[in-house]
Amino acid sequence: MREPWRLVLTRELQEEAAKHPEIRLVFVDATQDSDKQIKDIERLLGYGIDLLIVSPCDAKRLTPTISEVYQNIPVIVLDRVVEGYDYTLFIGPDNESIGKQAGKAIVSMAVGRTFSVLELRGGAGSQASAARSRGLEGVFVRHPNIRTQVVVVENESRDAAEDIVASLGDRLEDVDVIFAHNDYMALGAYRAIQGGANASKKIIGVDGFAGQDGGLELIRKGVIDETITCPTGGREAIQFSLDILQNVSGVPKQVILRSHNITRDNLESYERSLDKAPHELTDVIRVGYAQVGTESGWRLAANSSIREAAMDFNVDLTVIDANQSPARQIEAVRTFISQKMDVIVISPIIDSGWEPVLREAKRAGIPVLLSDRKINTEADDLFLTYIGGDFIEEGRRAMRWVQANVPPDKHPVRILEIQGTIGASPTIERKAGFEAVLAENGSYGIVHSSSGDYTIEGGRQVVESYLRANAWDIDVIFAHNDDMALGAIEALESAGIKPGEDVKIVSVDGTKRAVKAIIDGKLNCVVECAPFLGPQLMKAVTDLMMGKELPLRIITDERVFTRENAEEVLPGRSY
Ligand code: GYE
Repeated sequence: MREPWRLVLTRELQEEAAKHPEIRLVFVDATQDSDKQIKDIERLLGYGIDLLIVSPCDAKRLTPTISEVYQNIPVIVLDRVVEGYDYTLFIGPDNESIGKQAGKAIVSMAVGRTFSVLELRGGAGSQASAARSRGLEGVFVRHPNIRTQVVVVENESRDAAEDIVASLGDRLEDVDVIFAHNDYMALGAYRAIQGGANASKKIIGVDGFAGQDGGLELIRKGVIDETITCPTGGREAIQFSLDILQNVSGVPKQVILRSHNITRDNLESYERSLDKAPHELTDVIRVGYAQVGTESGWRLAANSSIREAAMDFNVDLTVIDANQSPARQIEAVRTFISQKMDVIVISPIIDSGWEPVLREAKRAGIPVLLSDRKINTEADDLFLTYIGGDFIEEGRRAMRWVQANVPPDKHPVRILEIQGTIGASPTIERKAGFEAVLAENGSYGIVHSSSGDYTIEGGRQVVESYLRANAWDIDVIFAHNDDMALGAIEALESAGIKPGEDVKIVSVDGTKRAVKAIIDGKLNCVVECAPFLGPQLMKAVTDLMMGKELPLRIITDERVFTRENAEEVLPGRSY
């Protein structure tokens, strides 16, 4: 409870809980002590709580305790994510993005001239501060005219920041801007330089709260020049607690909250947006969906989930199927712009080439949401929200299964990778996650990799072409989706090779056919990627049209299926 951010979080939790008489919020304060926090959690369990909300002091230290609690009751983790995925829901800001937003603000201040930055960073233990610095450095690496000197303020307090800045002496002279990792330290820096020779320096903070000494107040008073908001997630935590305890479907795994750059120019409009209550919907919402196509079982399930949810939410949905053609998909978006859709949703076939048409949508004032695939762009205002899986983690999980189940006892393990559509974000990120874990152990190697375009036929062709050029010498097949794995299985059987035995196969998605293949011993591991994004997507569309702010990312919950659980989960596989 030492920082304003914590006080605001606590107030939001209590205010939101007070709206629901069926909720009793029992509150304990770890006072920055992980050992005490672990004892606090044990005490809360002793009270018989139904759901735990925790802001971990030290995410690594608290991971085992939280993982254990998660076996018995739902857990919502706030603002600092624990390792692994043993929790029900994580809600927090994107601290790397906050650092990137600060970096971009400084680049625009520098306008190409030599520019010196004093960065007031939080303590070494602060995950948030490290991420913000990564984001900042990621921007500055492309701007050699900007030089940074870093000063660590261990307790991230206003007074410590004031003392440190005041002690810098001539190190402060050529500094053009001070970037403090929270508004509290920004105020301290201001107090250190006000009235003196350094008073003209720009100051940027983070958090952007209202109220006395809040970032918004400091901008209004001209104390600081800019702040980047860092929402606490307290309200969302209570709202999702109710959904979780009432078994509402579609609760995501992660909700990453959005941050805004606030300056004098947009301060008033930002504050008005805070006070704006969601408005009732007057007309039916018209949504244009630029879909990939019908390439896989996963896509068919995703298509039906979206159509059903549109009906449930009374959304007028128009789907254009680009049939795996990026050019046709961009044309579909142009069609929706000309039809003046309220919202455009895209599952980008590939992650590049999107800026021009998304700028057209922005000029037309049509918000864009991304579903199940991302785009690669430096701009952060071309789409509102991404809803879908964590593909890098899916890739990691696939290779973790290989490491645990295919020991390199005889020789280095030889892996054949069947990639999805080249240039698609799930392809890029599943490969990256898989290779990140693979690199940990020199006894595994990808000896052949080519694309099956996420189709059954494509998977079959990859294996057939390998067999035409090589005697079979593969230990593991990693297929970026189930359909390509099923195609590979057909090709192996035609060649007299036993899938699942002579060669282990791991894939991604979780279709009924793939889970069944596990039971039949032809497939060994399927990493889940949930296709049923319809409800979350249509809720996001509806919230948007009601004037609510959308999160930056909504990441779906995903499991891993193997022989151990395939029989149990098969009945529940609905696609
Ligand atoms: O894994 C695959 C589909 O974009 C996550 O596309 C989706 C992927 C999915 O063709 O089956």
